[in-house]
Amino acid sequence: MRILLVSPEYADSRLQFTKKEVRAFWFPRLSCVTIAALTPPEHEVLFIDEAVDHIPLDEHFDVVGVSVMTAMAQRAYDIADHFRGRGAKVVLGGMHPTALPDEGLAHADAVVIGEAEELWGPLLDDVACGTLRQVYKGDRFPPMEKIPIPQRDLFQPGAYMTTNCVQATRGCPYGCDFCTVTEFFGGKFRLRPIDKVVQEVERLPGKFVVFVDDNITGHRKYAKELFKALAPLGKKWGSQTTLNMADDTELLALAAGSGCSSMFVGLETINENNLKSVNKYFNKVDKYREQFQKFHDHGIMMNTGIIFGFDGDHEGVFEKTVDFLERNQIELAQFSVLTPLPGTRQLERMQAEGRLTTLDWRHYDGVHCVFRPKQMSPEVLEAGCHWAWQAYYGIPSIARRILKPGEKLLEMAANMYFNWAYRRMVNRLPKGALTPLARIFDRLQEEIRPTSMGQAERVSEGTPGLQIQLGRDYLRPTNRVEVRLEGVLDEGLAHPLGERIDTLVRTTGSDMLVHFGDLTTVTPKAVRRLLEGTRKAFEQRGVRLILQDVDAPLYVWLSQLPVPSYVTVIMANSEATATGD
Ligand code: B12
Ligand code: SF4
Repeated sequence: MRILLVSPEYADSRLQFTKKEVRAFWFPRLSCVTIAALTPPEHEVLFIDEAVDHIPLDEHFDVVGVSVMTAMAQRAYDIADHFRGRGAKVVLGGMHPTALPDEGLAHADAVVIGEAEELWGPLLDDVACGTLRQVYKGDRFPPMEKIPIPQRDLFQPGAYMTTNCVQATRGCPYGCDFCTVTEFFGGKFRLRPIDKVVQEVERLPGKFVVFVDDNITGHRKYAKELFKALAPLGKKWGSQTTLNMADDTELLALAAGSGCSSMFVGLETINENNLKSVNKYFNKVDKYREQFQKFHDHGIMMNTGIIFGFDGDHEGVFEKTVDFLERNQIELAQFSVLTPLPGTRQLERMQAEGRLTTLDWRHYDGVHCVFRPKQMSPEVLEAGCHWAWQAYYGIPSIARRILKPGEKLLEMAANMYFNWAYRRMVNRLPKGALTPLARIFDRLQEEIRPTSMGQAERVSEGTPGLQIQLGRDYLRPTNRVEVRLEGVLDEGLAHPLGERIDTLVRTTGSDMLVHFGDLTTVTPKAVRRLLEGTRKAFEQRGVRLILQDVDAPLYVWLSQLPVPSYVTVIMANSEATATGD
């Protein structure tokens, strides 16, 4: 039979790299060349990666297999419809049809669910006998010994930075809510026999190898043995790992000793609450710096994956994250908009909360926002993510990150090369932007410390101050800024607080909800000063001030005052609400 295997292009041109870029710094997936290697030799196989080649749409094929990632799904369906119209049997496989087989079956004759090692051969036999079924699903994960050596000769020569891609492990027990890997490849690290991996690497031309594993150090004992076995080959390699690799110095040293020169690490966020909310509990923000340093001390370049749009992310997240990565001189970073992919808990949750705004898979690419974020609008999230890319690959940032004391010239040149490659890609994104609030969000949240101004005694270090936490809730119909106060609110602290609220009102033009519930002390004089200091801004912008969880004595005191009409006071643990007149 004549078989065509296709890796479709991304429908959205922002993510579709140019051929030049693929040649300069990209590498292909192993999906189709693995399927090719599983194909009995009597069949003729043509493989097209649309990133670098065109599909011969007018040719006849008996079977067309398409490898589908979510963002490519629409393109994959168009290809499937085309070849079905020409009489080919069309089979879809990969992450997306595995999660949504029925959707795939509307465009294909068959869907392969999960890994194909034990399914592709029988499927081809069924095509030949005219007994093709709609769904092929194994009753186990295929043993790792069954992973064939991919048929790399099918990659277009010279089209990629390298085609030396190898896979040593599959599966991951961590099950982060936004990731498809655990559901697809299983919740255990599955390990290919080390001698098979080494034999495969040994035969590869050139010096550089990419391990396309999701977490090559997930099983530490295996990883250490693998690195020991790789060391004598004298290759350089890169892969993906988790940050906690840095906690095992022996592992780091063995990796570096076996030629590891770069690692992609899913940092995701620099907010601990975000990590907990998506079950990525093993990343610890307070350890990041030390862990980065250890990678760098071992000469391993880092590429960190960042996701924006978690519920804990407000408008200030973009600048803060870029600044943090820059200060740590992280060589490369990739910024994505949170994307609830089919087959993940993230998608289930967003669906249950009614927060998805589209099911157009073309936008499930990490560039578009496909849900309603909690603390900003979808537009602000997209523009902020673009801003992060553009700021990070702007010349000042590149310079700040690559000029490291003691760095070898060769490493600096490699670092520069990849930064430049990303810079070219980033230039295609729409112009990013930060909101006026984004730039001041963090400053407005700094603790207000009591000062000794006008007082005889000095204020001691331990004197309680006023903590402020800002938040927005775009999931409610009213778009207001929430100001949570903690600690002490006295007359002295009310003045700087008033200035900040004034700034917030003027920059956002939104209602303010000020929570008093977590204050240990609040004086009537402080509240009066706050109201006086902010009056002009509220009146000019025509927005409301809501004082929430005010204690009973303060509530009674406030009820006796001529409170301005834009103010609403809500008493703690009660239905009582007073609105100014
Ligand atoms: C290498 C890799 C890349 C490379 C290459 C991408 C490319 N050129 O397409 C790079 C680093 C560039 C990359 C980028 C991205 N990637 Co990527 N990537 C991978 C990775 C780590 C390995 C892929 C691979 O070779 N696997 C080995 C092969 C053998 O496994 P497989 O593809 O699953 O194939 C098996 C089965 O699925 C099945 N099968 C697959 N296709 C077919 C087809 C047929 C006909 C049949 C029968 C069976 C079948 O059989 C195969 C053998 O068992 C995977 C994770 C993973 N573990 O697979 C993520 C992964 C594929 N990437 C993912 C994503 C989201 C992206 C990005 C969109 C991320 C982003 N926001 O920027 C970008 C896309 C950029 C782009 N334009 O390509 C997701 C896909 C999720 C989804 N539902 O679509 C994955 C699964 C990672 C994850 N954590 O969720 N990626
Ligand atoms: S993000 Fe990484 S650690 Fe988390 S489940 Fe996916 S592969 Fe595993």
